[in-house]
Amino acid sequence: MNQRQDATLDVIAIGEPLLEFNQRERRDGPTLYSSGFGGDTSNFAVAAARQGARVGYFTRLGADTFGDRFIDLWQREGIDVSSVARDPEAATGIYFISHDEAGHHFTYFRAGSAASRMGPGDVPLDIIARSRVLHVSGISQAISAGACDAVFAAIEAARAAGTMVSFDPNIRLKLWPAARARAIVLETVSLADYCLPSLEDATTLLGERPPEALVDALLARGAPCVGLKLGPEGVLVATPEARTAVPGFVVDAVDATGAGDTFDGAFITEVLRGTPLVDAARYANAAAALSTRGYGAVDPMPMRAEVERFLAATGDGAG
Ligand code: KDG
Repeated sequence: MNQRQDATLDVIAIGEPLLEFNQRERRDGPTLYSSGFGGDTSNFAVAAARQGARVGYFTRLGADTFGDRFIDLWQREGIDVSSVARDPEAATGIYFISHDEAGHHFTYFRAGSAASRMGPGDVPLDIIARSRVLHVSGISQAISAGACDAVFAAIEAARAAGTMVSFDPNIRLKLWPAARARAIVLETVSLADYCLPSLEDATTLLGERPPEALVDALLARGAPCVGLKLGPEGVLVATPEARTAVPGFVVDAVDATGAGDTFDGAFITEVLRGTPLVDAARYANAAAALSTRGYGAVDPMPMRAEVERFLAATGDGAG
């Protein structure tokens, strides 16, 4: 886990952004949806930028209004979009979020999207080589064979350049069959420096086991640092030498969409600032908790000052 001194970006993320339509009210009349921004790796990029990281994002967008809205978002957030490609022949993907007693659910309209048409030849090798961390996800790999190849090409370039790899499996079984997801994701775990699965992801990959056993199995695959996200319970952070359960924070949550991505972006930013892993996880738990207090993936993501105020007000213990 070397830390490059010659980098011009802290993180480059690669994947698919999706315009988001979030169910806001259920009443007798028509269901209302508010529009926002989603897509796990774009969420990661915004979360990291809001914590002060120098961030770049690579994807393909449609040459459409929704694509323009993403460029505006990333530019507002100070994210480098110089390598983003526009595709005149395919659309920017969208998704709907609905809410019920069991939580939030996604409905996708992304088949054939511009991002799904990316391939290994599109990967911005120079930007990866100039970044300290490359962040990719299982969703980036699930959307098409070309995108999956692009992710592996990006990882290969990162490893050759000494750029660390951060990986969130983010397994979405609506996008690919479980057997393929397991094969690809487990292979990627062995190439990652930071592996940041949810408990649900890890269970899909490795079967029902206690969190400690899941973490052991992921470390055994070769990932030097695992952060197993346990939702409101917090995170189990592990290296081959040590493991610590870092408790989460209780807040009035209304929508957990993007909380895991917020954790990832905040955690990697803290690690790059030189914060010890357990403290980085505590900071990221706070950022993730705060991101659940509003609707949508991106809107409620906190800025660094808000996370620091929250941590100062909470004191040492989680609560
Ligand atoms: O992690 C939140 C994402 O899942 C959401 O923003 C939509 O990227 C998305 C996806 O593919 O599910």
